[in-house]
Amino acid sequence: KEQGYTESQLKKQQEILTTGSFHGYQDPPRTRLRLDEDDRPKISLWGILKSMIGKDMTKMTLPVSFNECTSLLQRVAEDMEYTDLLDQAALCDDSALRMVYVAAFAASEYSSTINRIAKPFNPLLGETYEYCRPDKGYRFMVEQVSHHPPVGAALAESARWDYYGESAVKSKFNGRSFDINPLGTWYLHIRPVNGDEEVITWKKVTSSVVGIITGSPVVDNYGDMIITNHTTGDECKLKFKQRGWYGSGAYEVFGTVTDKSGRPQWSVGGRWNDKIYGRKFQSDTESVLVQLSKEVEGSAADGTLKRVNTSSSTSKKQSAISSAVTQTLSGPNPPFLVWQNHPRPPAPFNLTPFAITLNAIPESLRPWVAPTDTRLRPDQRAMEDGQYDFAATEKNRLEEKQRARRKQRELEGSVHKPRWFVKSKHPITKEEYWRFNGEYWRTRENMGRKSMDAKA
Ligand code: CLR
Repeated sequence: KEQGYTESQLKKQQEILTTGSFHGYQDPPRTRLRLDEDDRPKISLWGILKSMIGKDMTKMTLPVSFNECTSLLQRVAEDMEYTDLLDQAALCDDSALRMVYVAAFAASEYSSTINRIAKPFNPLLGETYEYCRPDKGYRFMVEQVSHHPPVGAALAESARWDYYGESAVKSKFNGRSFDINPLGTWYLHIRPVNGDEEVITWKKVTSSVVGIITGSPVVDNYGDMIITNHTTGDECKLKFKQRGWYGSGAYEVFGTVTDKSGRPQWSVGGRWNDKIYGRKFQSDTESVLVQLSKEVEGSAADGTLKRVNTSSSTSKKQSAISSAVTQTLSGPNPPFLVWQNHPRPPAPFNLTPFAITLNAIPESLRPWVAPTDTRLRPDQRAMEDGQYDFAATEKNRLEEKQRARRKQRELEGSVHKPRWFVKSKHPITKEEYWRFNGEYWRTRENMGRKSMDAKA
């Protein structure tokens, strides 16, 4: 776009374009489902879960009305909603400031979990899902590489960055809360304007459904995330606060970016359901940044911050924070807005506008999409159209077929081999990871051309 690309950025962009990745994506993303509102029967979560204490999600059979019309593969694609932050990170020439944008990206991934108390469809073994955004310059694909335990391997690429990792979770209903612990490491390669490619990693924090017994379930995301830049030695310790009694501390996130010698450089913080701010490090910024995300309207673009609602609270602590905020705003290192959540208009299954775009299959895309793509699953399509009974029978049929294939493999003594990823040892972290075999986009291009020719 406006900014010039570096050589390595151009090389990646050429690769994305010459393999035809954007073929079929000429239509603008979908803005609504066929349904205006989902009318799933409202059944008490506790009523159904109370007999499943100690179980993990894969061992729970739940009525389809507890599902939403997305799959776990598409939930991984939801990480792509705020990739603008990664583009911005690549444009910073201070590697520690880059980490502020990366931290905001890692936290932004949680904004979509709000009000989504529903089970995504479990992908079938070998199922794939691709999602491209020519307007944003990225391509994404994910494959279900294991069924027991469920594991998805994903890779997103764009001129300025690549993002990849393994989506695998350990889940358990312990009677009070339903906890989901992600296991895999996520990798980000950034190609900054002023230097060589950098490798950054982090692990996702715990997601947890709380308030099940009281009948007002909410999703909380909490824990410590350590984001490491293996190339420069910068690090960000990011703490997601656990929701306390009466929702105190809910959504709050705060972290400090340190350089390779451990000196703090930047603060980053706010709330993952709303806004995240950055600021040149000085001691005692947590309360300020979190408070800002609650009461200030600002824009990073023109560097101005406007305070909209000076605290009306009377408590001493509150007014102390309030005056700290006032001082900060007029001080030498004013905070700047890094990320802001997109609006969430009412939608079926409480999907975000971004999530609504995921399962669309316009005519232009049909010839290009792989036969294994989630978009072709009839059960999910039926769910999206509000045909819940049909969704349930189709889901059973597909899962029966999957079980039969598994039996067949057992009889033959063969094992399933993922089509697009290979298990390898990572050169930087030395951990096992799923390496993309590089074949998906070319194969897609060849198959797509064939089916276009057949139509002509
Ligand atoms: C969180 C971000 C991770 C990928 C991921 C995997 C599993 C998802 C989880 C995310 C969000 C919460 C989630 C979970 C599976 C089930 C759970 C959707 C997206 C829901 C809230 C559980 C609902 C309770 C049922 C019993 C109805 O990168």
